[in-house]
Amino acid sequence: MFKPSSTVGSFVWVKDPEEAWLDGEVIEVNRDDIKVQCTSGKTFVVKVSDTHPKDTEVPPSGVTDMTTLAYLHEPGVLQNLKSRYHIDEIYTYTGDILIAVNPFKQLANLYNDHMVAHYKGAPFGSLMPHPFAVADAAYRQMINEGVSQSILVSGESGAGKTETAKTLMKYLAKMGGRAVKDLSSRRSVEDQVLESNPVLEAFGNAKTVRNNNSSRFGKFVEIQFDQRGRISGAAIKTYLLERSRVCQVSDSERNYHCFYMLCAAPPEDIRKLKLEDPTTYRYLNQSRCIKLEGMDDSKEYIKTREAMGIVGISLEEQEAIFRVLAAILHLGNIEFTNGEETDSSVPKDNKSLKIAAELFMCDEQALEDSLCKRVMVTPEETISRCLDPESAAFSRDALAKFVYARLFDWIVNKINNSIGQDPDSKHMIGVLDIYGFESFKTNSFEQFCINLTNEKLQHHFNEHVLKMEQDEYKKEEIEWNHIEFPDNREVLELIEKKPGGIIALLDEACMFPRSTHETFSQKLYETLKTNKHFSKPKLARTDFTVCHYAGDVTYQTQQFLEKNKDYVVAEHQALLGASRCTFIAGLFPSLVEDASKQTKFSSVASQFKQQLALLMERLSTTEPRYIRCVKPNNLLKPSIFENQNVLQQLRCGGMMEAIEICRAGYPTRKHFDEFLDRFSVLASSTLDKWFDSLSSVQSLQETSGGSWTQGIPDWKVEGSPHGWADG
Ligand code: AD9
Ligand code: MG
Repeated sequence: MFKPSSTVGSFVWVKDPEEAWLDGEVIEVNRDDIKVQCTSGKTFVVKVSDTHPKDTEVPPSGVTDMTTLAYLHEPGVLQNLKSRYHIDEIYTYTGDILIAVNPFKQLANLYNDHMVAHYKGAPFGSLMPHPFAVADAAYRQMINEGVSQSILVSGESGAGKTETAKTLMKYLAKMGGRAVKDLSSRRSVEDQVLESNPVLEAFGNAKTVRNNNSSRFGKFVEIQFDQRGRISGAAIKTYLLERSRVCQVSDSERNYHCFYMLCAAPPEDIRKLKLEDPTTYRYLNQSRCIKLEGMDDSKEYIKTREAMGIVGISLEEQEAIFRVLAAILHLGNIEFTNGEETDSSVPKDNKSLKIAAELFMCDEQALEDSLCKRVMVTPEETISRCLDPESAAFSRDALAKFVYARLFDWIVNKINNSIGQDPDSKHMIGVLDIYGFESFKTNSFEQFCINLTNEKLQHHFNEHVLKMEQDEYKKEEIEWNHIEFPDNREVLELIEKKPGGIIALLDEACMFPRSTHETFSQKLYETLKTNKHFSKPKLARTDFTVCHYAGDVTYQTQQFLEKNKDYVVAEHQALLGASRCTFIAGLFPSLVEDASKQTKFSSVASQFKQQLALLMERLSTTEPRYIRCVKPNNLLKPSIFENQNVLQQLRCGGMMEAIEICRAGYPTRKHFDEFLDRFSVLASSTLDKWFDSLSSVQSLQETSGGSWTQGIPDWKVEGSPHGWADG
């Protein structure tokens, strides 16, 4: 048995500034103070109230479900994850929630077909924790109860969300795939769903300081199933690709993977596209990082082309896509100098301009004009205005971003069209893999949107796991001690409120022609100065800090206005819409509105906010399941488990509260009717005389004494006279 912490010989956890918590033995007791000899060698004299008792009965390999820990406190939870991590048990349950600690190394045989077969149909919790088990539970519930499911994978950048999402998709593809491969199996729906991953990663992932394969877009994949549980269609929805990366790369990061793959293409492609070494291109050489350890760009090129074929992108289309990428690289090398007229510009030399025009299959002069001039349409006349070299360079980058964004959207659309949606499908399983919380040295508009997404997801988690569960107990009048949790509603309000929230103020600034980032920041300071989640850093003139659920992030507003304006430059649209290449022209269908409307401002942040609202609405129609990914260290290396770092992630994700609620609460709940449907067969003779389902359930429990649920791990009957049967 456990001894209380205030006796000599008992084992406790004490706080340590470096390691967060250290374990040790009490060697002396003086009233409230105790002296602890830690296993690390350190000795502490601390107050008893500042220690936690140590559970000495936890096996060295930890427990598979944290809700079974004898003591529920931070050091216990941390120690459990850590000891499991060190023996490569990277997954742990907290009730239904799966915690995944990134191993940063390949674990043999963990995701192979044998494991798929192993988890197939196994009751949740009966085998070692695994994403396959979560996917299986979702699949079974969808089949048995006809409820659509969603699996929400969250965690900070580099925590393993994308890898986990792929693991889930692999399992679902196996479950819902055809049993016998036919001749067209290379193009089966499940293959296409899986092969969409490498394609989207090539075009939407890049190396950042946080993750060598960071997703720069969010993704919600809905896998649709037919009546027999076979995959019958899929829909991939993507969210806000980071456009600025196409022309602006911080040192030690990289542009999108596809550019480096292209530069490592076979010689005949290189020759055709007039490519040189990647360091030649301004869009790539702003960072010294060109090669990525462990990634062979030439092999990736071949693999990506193959995957593109599987998802239905034809060879001609693939060639056109890579031609557009090459054109973007050449475009980036066009530099401008002063032209003859004041405030005008001309390209420094015509080499890159010529090649870019050739690859875009458009007129060279038209390309130059679209970069160096702007057409102003007034009610009276149309005037052509020259741009100075700086504005021309800005226009060039805008064109590059515009083309890339259209290309990415085209690829997503193409994949969706070739996989096809099943209009008859009643049920689906959605897998959400969206960019993780980001806090860099400098944080711009992209980080602001990414962090808003994470606030929304955290809110969803709070509502479902922490709030709704407790509300349900209250409603059902079940004895329950309310567990407090940090609610992030106020932060969401600070960002989203209309009028007066940050996005609304940003939109206002964008619509007002004379606004600058300075006037925008001033307006923020004035409007939000009393908001406790908002602050102005002491020495900053235009920065602002938001107190996010996962920590404070200071944003630099310099490019907020520009990045929030989603307008299409009419000249760019017209130029590429007239390309002799039908693929390129098809990316830029002519706008129906008149020219003056084409440059009208539409807000990226507001569109994104709306997209997120739709996503939340979609999720609310499903049964959610959560996987929380944890990044054990910032070095991206195996076998390093940084206590403080992990604790921080558990704390801000509300995991401690979730563990507490899951432990105190009931593992599953069923409506009386569902309960009877499933279990009445066990005592059918005694049920006839009862009229309503509540009485029937009570009778069933009395007759059976609950013993019949033994051996069914996810069913425990506690007996409740309430609206649902506690299972
Ligand atoms: V971001 O928000 O997109 O920047 P993610 O998606 O959370 O991030 P990702 O899944 O890309 O992180 O994982 C980062 C890296 O960790 C991967 O490239 C792998 O090298 C490594 N990783 C993650 N999970 C596993 C795993 N289960 N097994 C092996 C893993 N390696
Ligand atoms: Mg990712």
